[in-house]
Amino acid sequence: MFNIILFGPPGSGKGTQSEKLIEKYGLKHLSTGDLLRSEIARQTPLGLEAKNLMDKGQLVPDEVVIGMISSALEANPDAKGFLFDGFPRTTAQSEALDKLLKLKQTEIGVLLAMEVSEEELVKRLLNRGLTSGRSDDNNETVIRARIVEYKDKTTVVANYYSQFDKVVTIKGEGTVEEIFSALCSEIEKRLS
Ligand code: B4P
Repeated sequence: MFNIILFGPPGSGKGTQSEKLIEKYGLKHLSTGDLLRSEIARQTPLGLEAKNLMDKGQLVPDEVVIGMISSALEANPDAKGFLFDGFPRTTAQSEALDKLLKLKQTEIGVLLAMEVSEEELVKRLLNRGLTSGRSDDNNETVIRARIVEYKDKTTVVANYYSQFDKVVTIKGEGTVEEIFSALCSEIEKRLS
């Protein structure tokens, strides 16, 4: 089993690259953003709570996302590996993920961190907001709040995995194909 964390600020291209990576490597895609948006669309109690926080650019509580990931891991016992997109976003989520993977006798193979400048992130997300219908994409104040939340709470996740020598940084600016090729070359190094 080979498990990957795709890491980076909001708008760095995690969702975009995940689609290509899961197709190439046959991994199961687990995006906490997508799981939360599905709860919102179904108007579940969890979705209503999450929407309130996401609309302000804030993170959803750890226990909620950890519970969702735990259920998704259990629901996919035959996966040949997982691609975690947008998870973990805090140290508590990282520690919980390590424990869950240990129960499955596996671990994270690599954390691929995509770096993109703040102005480019804002530009991409405002642009996506024109068509996505996502309420967290169409307001620059909320977008900047998401970036602050990332700096305050999420950058520590890369520090957590660097103590196990699992972090690789990738330039997240350029064409989608250029970035995909850089990600694949790092994955291949670790698969061989
Ligand atoms: P997410 O759904 O994870 O989304 P994201 O960070 O906004 O976007 P991503 O990086 O996937 O960007 P994309 O590829 O789409 O999170 C949303 C919210 O959910 C969070 O703010 C939080 O509230 C909550 N949440 C999720 N997970 C959580 C967790 N674990 N704990 C707590 N809360 C959680 O790319 C963005 C745009 O850029 C697209 O329009 C794309 O077309 C464009 N783009 C991509 N690559 C490009 C390139 N190379 N050049 C130009 N444009 C590019």
